[in-house]
Amino acid sequence: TAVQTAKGVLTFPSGFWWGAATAAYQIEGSVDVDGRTPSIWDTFAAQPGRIDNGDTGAHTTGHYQRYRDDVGLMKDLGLSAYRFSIAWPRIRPAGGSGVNETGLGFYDRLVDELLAAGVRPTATLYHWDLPQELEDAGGWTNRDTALRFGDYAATVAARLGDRVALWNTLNEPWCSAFLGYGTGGHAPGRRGHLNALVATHHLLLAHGLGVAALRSAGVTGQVSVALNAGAVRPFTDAPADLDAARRIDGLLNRIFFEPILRGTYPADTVSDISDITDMSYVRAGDLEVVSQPVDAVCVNYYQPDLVSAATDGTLDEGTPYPTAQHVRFHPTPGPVTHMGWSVDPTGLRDLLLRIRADYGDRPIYVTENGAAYDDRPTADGAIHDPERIAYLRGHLAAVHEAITAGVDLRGYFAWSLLDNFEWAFGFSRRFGLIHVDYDTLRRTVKSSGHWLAEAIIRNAIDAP
Ligand code: GBH
Repeated sequence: TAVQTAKGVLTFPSGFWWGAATAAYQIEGSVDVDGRTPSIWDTFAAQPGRIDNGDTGAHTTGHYQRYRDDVGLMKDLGLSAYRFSIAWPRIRPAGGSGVNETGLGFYDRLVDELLAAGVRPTATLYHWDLPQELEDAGGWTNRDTALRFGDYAATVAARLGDRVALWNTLNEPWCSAFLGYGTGGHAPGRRGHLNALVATHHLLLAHGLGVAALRSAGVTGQVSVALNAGAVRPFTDAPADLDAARRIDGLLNRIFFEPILRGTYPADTVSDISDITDMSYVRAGDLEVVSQPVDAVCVNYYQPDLVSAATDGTLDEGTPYPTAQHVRFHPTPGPVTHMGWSVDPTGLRDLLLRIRADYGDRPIYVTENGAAYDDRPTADGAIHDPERIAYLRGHLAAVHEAITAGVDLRGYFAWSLLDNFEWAFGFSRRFGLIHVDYDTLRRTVKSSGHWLAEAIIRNAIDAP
């Protein structure tokens, strides 16, 4: 466990994974080479008004060409793990049938390069880039997409299963379902709360079929799924606010945790959503598939949610949360990042303690945590980002606090290794430990990257 070796020094357990994370569409570019076919994000980004400044992931950081140099930077930082995602449309170009060996070859070389650099490969099978052909057949509102995902998982596992240390079937299925099919703010840009709930179930089923495929392929690494879980707090202790927090916790956290870890949907959430669905899309046997054992819980954390119930009867018709139009979201007092998100490490600590209290003593990884700031190079080309150092330090201290309290927290991945295509915000938001000049594609390690490298060498940070 963690030890406090000297006053004000927070030392991490030996073997702790110090990682950084990325996702395929956000960094790779090279979208029409080596047999890759369009994903829903290529289609979405091509539609006017969807992405800030009309940006797309067509080129982004050029990582597909520069992956060797990028692994070299990871080695320089001393990272012990790297979390990347595999682009489904590079592997199964038509979604369902036909395997593209050239696409698989890219990830094969990436994994070997990581191992040669002493960096543990952590692979996410689906970070939002659904093959467009599958969307044309209904996407995640079509149950068949989950079956196709199982086939795709089996294909990747057969090629990489002997070398990946940790697998995530999906990244943040909440975002795929609630933003992709609910609000339409993410690809494929479809709307409707019922769509979001149907997509949620099919994503859960895909996770289960993915776990089954990875197990049957005999993968040597741990198997999990990365959820954008969070601490949901009531604005006051008025009963209506407590109920708003319960409802949002159900629709953000428990609607994923409970099917996956317990094999049931949360009863209160089922009752909440009964206004719009009887959930007849859930078939007998599905929850057994969804709940097959995982080896760890993986969470991506950015900020807590602070919620109240509107007292004036106004409704938020744009909310991503079905049956929660009466719920208001409030900023937590204190600093915010360039995304406008609250900086509050206590939310991460509380989330980690809650997972242990409610779902048992399981290995946990923080598979994403980080902050956007408006980084600008100084005259000498350096990037000084003290706010990001403070963010990382504060959240690593929260992780340390959870470990000290007995949480089996195995590793932490900063989001992100590189500045990249920040979805609907395009290139207007920078999350990297490494700055990318989008004209020259030159990489420059920010002060925060140097700070993290020193923490990795010490296996410790100074307390905030
Ligand atoms: C992660 O998602 C992604 O995994 C990663 O690709 C991304 O680059 C990174 O974080 C930074 O954004 O209720 O509509 O206002 C972010 C998780 C969860 C953040 C939902 C925004 C509120 C959406 N997101 N949250 S909304």
